[in-house]
Formats: sequence, C-alpha cells, structure tokens
Amino acid sequence: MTKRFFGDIAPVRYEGPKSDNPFAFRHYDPARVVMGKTVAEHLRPAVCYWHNFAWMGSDMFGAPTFARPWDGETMEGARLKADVAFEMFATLGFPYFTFHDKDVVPEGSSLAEFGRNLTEMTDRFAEKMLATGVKLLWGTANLFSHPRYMAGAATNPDPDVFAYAAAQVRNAIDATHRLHGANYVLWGGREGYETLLNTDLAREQEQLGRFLSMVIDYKHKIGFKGILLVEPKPQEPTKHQYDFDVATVAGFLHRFGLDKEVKLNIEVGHAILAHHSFEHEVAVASALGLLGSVDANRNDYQSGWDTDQFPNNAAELTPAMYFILKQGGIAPGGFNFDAKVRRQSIDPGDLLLGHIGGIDACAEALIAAAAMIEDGKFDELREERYAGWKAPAAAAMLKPGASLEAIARRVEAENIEPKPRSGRQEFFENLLARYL
Ligand code: XLS
Ligand code: NI
Ligand code: NI
Repeated sequence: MTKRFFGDIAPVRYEGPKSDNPFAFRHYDPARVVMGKTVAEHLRPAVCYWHNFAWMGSDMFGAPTFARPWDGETMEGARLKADVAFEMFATLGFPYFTFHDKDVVPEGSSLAEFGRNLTEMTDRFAEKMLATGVKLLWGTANLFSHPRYMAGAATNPDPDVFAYAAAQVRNAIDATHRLHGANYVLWGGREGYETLLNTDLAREQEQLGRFLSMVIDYKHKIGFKGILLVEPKPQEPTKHQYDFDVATVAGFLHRFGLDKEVKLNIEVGHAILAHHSFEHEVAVASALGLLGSVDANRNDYQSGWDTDQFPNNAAELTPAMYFILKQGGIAPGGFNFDAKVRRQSIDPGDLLLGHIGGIDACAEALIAAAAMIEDGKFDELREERYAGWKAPAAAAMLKPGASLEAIARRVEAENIEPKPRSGRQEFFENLLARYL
C-alpha cells in the first residue's frame, strides 16, 4: 500500500488526562500495571472488522455515507480493506481484532467460492499478524445478512439452510483456528421468531441445541483450543431471539449439557435491550462460571435500539469491571469494540476517535474497579452483610440433613425474631463514587 488511509495521524499514544491532543489516550496507558497485570493485558482490546470496514454508513432511510475506497464485493477491495484494517490496528496499538467471514471477503456465487476467498484472506491475515504482532480475539460466521437466513440459520424451517449454516461455520472455525483465535463467537442473529403463529418454538430450539453440539464436536476434532462463546441478545433483528439474555442462555446450555463447553460474550447494548444493566449480565455470567468476553459499546437510552455507540461513561462501566476483576479477569476473552461511529462521522480520523474514547472509558473504569478491590472496603462490607451465616446454627441450615421442622423448632425454642438492618444502598453508591 502506498498512501496511508489515516494520512499523517501518528500512532496514538498515552499522554495523560491533561493532554489536549484528540488523538491521544488520556486514561488508557497500556503499559501501566494494575493488580499485577498491564492495563492492555487486562482489557485485551480488539477492533472489529464489521462496523469499521464492512459497514458503509447506510441506514434504513439513507444510502452509504462513508465512500471507502475498498467498497464493493471484490477480492481486490478485500485486500485493500485488510491493508487499512491493519494500518488502523497499528495506529491504535490495539493488540486484537475480530471478524465475521463475510466482513473480510466477498461471498461470491457459491459456498466453495466463499471458502476459497476466506482461505486466501486467512493466509494474508496470517502474514500480517506475524509482521505486526496483532492477534485474533475471535472469529465468527455471519449467518444473518444473506436472504437465505431471513428465517434464521440453525433454527430455520428449511433443513437446507441449516446445512448451509453448518458448512459456513465449519469454514469460519477453520479460519479462526488457523489464525490461533483465542475464541470463536456464535451470535444467533436471526435465531428467534417474528411471530409465534408460524413458529414451532420447541423444534427450533432443539435444532439450535443440535447445531451447537456439532460446533463443539468439530472444535475438538480439529484441536481448536479457543473458547466457544455465545452472545446473548433479546431481539433485533427478530422480534424475539432465543439467546435472550445470560440467564436464558445459561438455562439453554444446561438443558443441552453444553454448559461446560461454552461461555458467553456479553454486549453492553444487548444487556440494555434485555432491560438489564451491563453489570447485571456480567455478574450473573460470572456467578454461573460463564463469563467469557465482552462486546464493549453503549446504546442510546432514548432510542430503544442496538445503536452500537462507543462506550463513554466510565462510571457506568465500573461495577461491571469490578465483577470482572473479582473473577480474575476477562482473558482469554477481551474487550471487543463492537461499536460504530455515527453516519455523519465520515473522516478516517473519526474511526480512531471512537476507539480512543471507548478504550479511555474502559481503562478509567478498570482503574477505579481495581482501587475498589485493592482497598478491600466493598468486599468487607458485602461480607459483613452475610456475617450472620457464619454462626454454626445458621450454617447448618444450608447443609444436607437440615429440615423445615428442625428449623421451626429452633425458631420457637430460641424465640428468634429477625431484626431489620439497613441495606445501606446509598452508602454503597456514595462509596463507589469515591473511586471515580
Ligand atoms: C449484533 C452483534 C454482532 C455480534 C457478532 O448485534 O453484536 O455484532 O457481536 O456477530
Ligand atoms: Ni450487538
Ligand atoms: Ni456483538
């Protein structure tokens, strides 16, 4: 490549909170050590291919606005796109990237052609990754854009679509394996329904369970060591998606005996669409041993839509960061910026600014959460709330052999009368604010 897409914008560096340079990190200091790891090792930030390089700025009402020189379904465009993508990874200094098969190469006119294109690009990626040190956080297959998938992929009423999806996932896992991806993601883009009137929900869920089992089998067959991640989302594009939220997916995995094989990729905006907070989804996943990775973004709270904006609110991210650090970190997952600049942000530099603000918000939250953990106040106060359970008679109630009758006898004999204690929510909230 001759000319830089990002022109004379220099590689982005940490310059501290006082910096006036819009193309500098103000909080993300990748080399800073926090709780024994560098900030970059904690966050493992990734640039996603789709929003940055595959989406051309169209929306339901308007044509593409971005005019990227690689636009179009050609391999020549795909090669240029890869050059610019790696230029962007280097300019940001982000260690990871993520992609769908369809983001990186044209589908062509058959699955075989799609496969050949993907293999060519995988070879190209392998060279570029070797040259730059950039790694693959995860790969995935796009099983939702092509019209064949309008009624779903694994949950489609047409078995030929199920078959096509299986073949496409096989190829995408191969590519991810070849590139030593740390994870492989399954987001059920249209695995859901538009109306129950035409839908056999029980059958569709069985199909999805079978599909996922085969993905797991295949991963083991080829020796892929990455983690399989399911990404919950309640709706959009379908009215209802089967991977509604963390709790729903946890139940689904358990039902099909897959909960030891699969973890979850939690997206901030999807949590909001499910009427949860991001920290709720993270805490539930962590409690169930299912927390795998994060798609970092935010929704516009007024729009009711998965707007995929860059995160910009460290205070909001901090409780989630706390639960992530409590479970020992997000690795081998990471923070994938599944986020896009707005349609009017048509300059190349806008792509960088989105990521700079996003990673700065995450780094600020990480540092705050680390401070919360390091001084131990939160842990101490939360433990204190449950301190009563340390008494032998209390602990015995949760052990095998305990019974309602025995407990009832003790309540009467000891004249037990619970004394309400403040939950001190405001105290906890005010304490949190001190770390920001
Ligand atoms: C869409 C999803 C998608 C997945 C990858 O809402 O977030 O981008 O992350 O297929
Ligand atoms: Ni999303
Ligand atoms: Ni996502």
